[in-house]
Amino acid sequence: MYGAFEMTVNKYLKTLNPKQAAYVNLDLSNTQNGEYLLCVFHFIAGDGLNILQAAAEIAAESSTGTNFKVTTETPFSRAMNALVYKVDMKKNLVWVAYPWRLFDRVGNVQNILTYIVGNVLGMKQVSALKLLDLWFPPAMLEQYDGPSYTIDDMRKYLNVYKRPILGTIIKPKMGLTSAEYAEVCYDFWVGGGDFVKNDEPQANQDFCPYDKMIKHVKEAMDKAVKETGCRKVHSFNVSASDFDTMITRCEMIRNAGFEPGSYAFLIDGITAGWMAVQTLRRRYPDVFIHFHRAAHGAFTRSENPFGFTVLVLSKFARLAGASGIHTGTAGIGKMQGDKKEDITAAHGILNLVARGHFFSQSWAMVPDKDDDVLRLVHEDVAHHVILTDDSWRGMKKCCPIVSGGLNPVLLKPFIDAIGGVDFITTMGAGCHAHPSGTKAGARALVQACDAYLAGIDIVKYSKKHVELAEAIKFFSKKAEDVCEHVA
Ligand code: CAP
Ligand code: MG
Ligand code: MG
Repeated sequence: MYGAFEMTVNKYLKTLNPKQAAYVNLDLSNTQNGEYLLCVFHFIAGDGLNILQAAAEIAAESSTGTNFKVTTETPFSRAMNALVYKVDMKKNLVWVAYPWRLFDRVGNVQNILTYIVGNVLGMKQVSALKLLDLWFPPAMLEQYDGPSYTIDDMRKYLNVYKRPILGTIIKPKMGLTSAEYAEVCYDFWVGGGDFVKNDEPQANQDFCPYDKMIKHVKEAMDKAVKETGCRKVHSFNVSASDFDTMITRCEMIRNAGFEPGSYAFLIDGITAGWMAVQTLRRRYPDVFIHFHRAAHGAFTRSENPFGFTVLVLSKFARLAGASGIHTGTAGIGKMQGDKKEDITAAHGILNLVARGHFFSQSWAMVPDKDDDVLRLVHEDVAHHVILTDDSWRGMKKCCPIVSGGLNPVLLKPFIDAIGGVDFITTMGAGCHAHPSGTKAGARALVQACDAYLAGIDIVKYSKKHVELAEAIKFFSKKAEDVCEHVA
């Protein structure tokens, strides 16, 4: 039976006009029967409406309706109505079920977002509308690519296991010539780092022409690989003004002599758009697709009443086929971020089954009723074949890429917060602000990681590792002290 709050909501049923009533079904049962994409919003009504009237208006506009009931409706079009199926008056939460046949077939993330966080974010019927979590039915997962080349493939290429992949972003963020840029890459790689990325605005600036940047990075990588005997990876920002230019940049990289696995394609997924993300995934299934989320704050910051959460963004990145996406530093780095939010997002995209804020999402296509397979999975009778062979059974993992404001001193606190090492970390200032320069910054990062793996406190470990000792001294100071030093 209904609780106190649901009863109040039921009281509102009779306030609905015929159009609104067609988008509400508080008796909808078995919502996870595979027909619906399920969404839950933080929701505050506006324009003088009660929460059920406003929720019905949002469900209408984000599925088949508009502000009036139209004469052109058909019985089938009504079957495609999104349905408000649950409301929590106390927590201001509204659950909406979207018949997933509404969405463009063969997997189109841009199309889904245009519905569920499209016009509705601008409607006056709400004064707060934030998509907190969502649940994809198995049959819908079948329609979406999901990641192809994953962090597991990158680990195999780098021969790096059981620790984070240690990366950097070249700083200054902009202004180095292509040769200077490559020098910094070289210093980081010979200092022991695995992975270098372009910063998110890197493109074809006149002082660092794209073709020359590729050429110099290749030379730097070859030199560093030869000197260290270790493979390296560079993530090139291929975001561009148009798809043709993006593809041209990808092809320039692929024709520059890099061996497969040694390069990734970085895409500014919010500003370049979901079509760019999915184009890269579909064109280059053999490349790590690196989703940078610059501008996500407009949708995800906790103080913003409109938008969606980091978890929602990350789930869509996995659906679209990103190999990795920045998921934040759980409040440990420089960016505004909620610890629980960032960690839930990181877990939500790494695991086959993960608990979100409201939904437990299984990314496997193993039907619950398939007892044989489930027995194999649970008993691991197949000796990991099932758990690793995602090709047939589930959507591959998308890895957290952890960046903003981290430095070697913060590596262990972050690992402890996220509860694992299956991520790529990219530290910019955390490496290049090191008093002894980039090479030392890389060494400090490697030493901080070695200390973690050895279970030794970094201060103790730094007694015999000078670069780490310098990093601890420098990065443990308060920010203003650091700025004085740098000035
Ligand atoms: C980090 C960074 C990253 C942001 C991304 C920057 O530099 O390169 O793009 O941190 O944030 O441009 O600020 P630092 P997030 O390492 O010097 O901070 O990973 O949260 O999306
Ligand atoms: Mg419209
Ligand atoms: Mg950056």
